[in-house]
Amino acid sequence: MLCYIGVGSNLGDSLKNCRGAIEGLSGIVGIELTTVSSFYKTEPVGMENQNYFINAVIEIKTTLTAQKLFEAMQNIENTMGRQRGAKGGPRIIDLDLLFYGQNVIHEQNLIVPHPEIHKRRFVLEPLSEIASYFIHPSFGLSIRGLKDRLSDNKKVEKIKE
Ligand code: PH2
Ligand code: MG
Ligand code: MG
Repeated sequence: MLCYIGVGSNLGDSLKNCRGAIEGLSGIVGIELTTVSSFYKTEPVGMENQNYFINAVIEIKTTLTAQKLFEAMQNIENTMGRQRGAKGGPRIIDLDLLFYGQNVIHEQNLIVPHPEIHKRRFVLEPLSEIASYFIHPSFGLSIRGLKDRLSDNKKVEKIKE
């Protein structure tokens, strides 16, 4: 299954945290890391009184079910010391399952596509870099199309490395 995962951090060495989480995912049996977007420095959305984030998006191929993949992602977050605080608040690492192929999943612990994708520039900028033609299964629009319709004007700036 072709999947996209959002990676974010705004606590500690955020760039290192994002890279560490990506490396952790790539080491899991049943997950093949195929593409990593650029890293972006992004203005916080939602709770605004917090540090800027580092965000990126990765593409993987996996033989895991959505639930097993989600479990693996949560294990990495927990191993890296993620504390479950206020919703949308500061975090060492956040891994969000954006798309699991073209599947639409509504389970009590997991909603895919991630319900906020179409509202967030910090997701759509890195995603359109690596998957601009990918179709959002619920809207029938490409990532590029969603990005063009975006009203979120929070700052999203590619990091020079
Ligand atoms: N994640 C949130 C809330 N707000 N803002 C930015 N810029 N980047 C994020 O990853 C982010 C956020 C909840 O997961
Ligand atoms: Mg998130
Ligand atoms: Mg999350």
